[in-house]
Amino acid sequence: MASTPHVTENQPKARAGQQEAKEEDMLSEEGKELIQTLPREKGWITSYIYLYQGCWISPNAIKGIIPFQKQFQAKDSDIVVPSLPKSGTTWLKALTFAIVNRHQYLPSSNDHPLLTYNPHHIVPFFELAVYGNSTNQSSFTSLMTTKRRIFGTHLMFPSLAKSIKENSKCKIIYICRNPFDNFVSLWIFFNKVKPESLPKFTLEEDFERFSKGIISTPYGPIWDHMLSYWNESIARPDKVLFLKYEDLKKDIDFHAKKVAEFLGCPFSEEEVSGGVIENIVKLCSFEKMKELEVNKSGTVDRFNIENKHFFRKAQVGDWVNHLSHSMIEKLSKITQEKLSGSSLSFS
Ligand code: PPS
Repeated sequence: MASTPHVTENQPKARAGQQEAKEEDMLSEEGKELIQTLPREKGWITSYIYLYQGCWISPNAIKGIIPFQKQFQAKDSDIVVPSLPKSGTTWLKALTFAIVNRHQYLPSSNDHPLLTYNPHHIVPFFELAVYGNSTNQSSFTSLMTTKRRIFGTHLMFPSLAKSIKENSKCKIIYICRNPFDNFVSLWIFFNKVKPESLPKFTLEEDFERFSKGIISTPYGPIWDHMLSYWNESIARPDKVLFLKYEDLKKDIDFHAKKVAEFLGCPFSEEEVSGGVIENIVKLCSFEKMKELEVNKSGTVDRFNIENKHFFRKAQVGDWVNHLSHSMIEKLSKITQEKLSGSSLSFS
């Protein structure tokens, strides 16, 4: 007779311990030593996140950050698209790739890479796919045969490799989103992809963590993250372009043009009249991308997250359906305080 597993009260704890050990095991010796010295808090999809260089980071990202900061040599032609998670990363990656490579890959063609690859595959994250725990590098390296390399990252500006910040003329396009929608999108996403061995937090519990700058979202506190790029975009507007998700939703054609100009590849009059911008916008649209087979059934090697989870509602203001009056008041107040004196604001 098959024996029934003996369930004890300690089993969830034991599973959580195994998960933690698994996450730490993937670190190099240097990484293991480093995390012993860092403040830590319970993570959203990893057992813990660690405060490293002012940013809350998961162990697999820490694994990638160390070699990224030491080894990455930026070229003048490189493009980096940093963002906070759930702020429009997937969209910006697709748009940037489609704009920059529009002569090599016609946006209207039936074999455009964005029709068969998720944007995270085509534009890899430094700290995760390029230097982190990648299992399928070959698929995106084959796509890096384009003239300009494009990389994503969720790191704050000070944590970028020196060659990006100082030693090269590479361009940075940052995207952020209003903290209300950002939080709701994060909460729903992480609850879908959270490993079963980790405890679930209620919306209220997670909101408290998010609101306390110190126990914030992965890669947060979000206000510090935004300000790190905002300040740089003001000091060096030719180096850093600062975008907001809401502005792109309002007028995507204008922003596609802005991105092309910033990257030194403006659309010609013939391209504008020939509908190239419209084709790019359509190719990268939420409606188009969500329905692609690769985005309905594929997986990107970040914690084996299914691509379908990167596409939910894509609406501005969905937070009204999730946050209570007191949460809205609290987050408004914190955001105002954190951004005060910066001229960065969200309507
Ligand atoms: S991640 O995990 O950091 O890459 O997520 P990210 O792409 O930053 O954010 C996911 C939210 O963006 C919406 N989304 C889009 N909006 C507009 N256009 C396109 N093409 C697009 N693709 C994804 C996605 O639905 C998430 O927002 P919510 O509010 O959860 O729907």
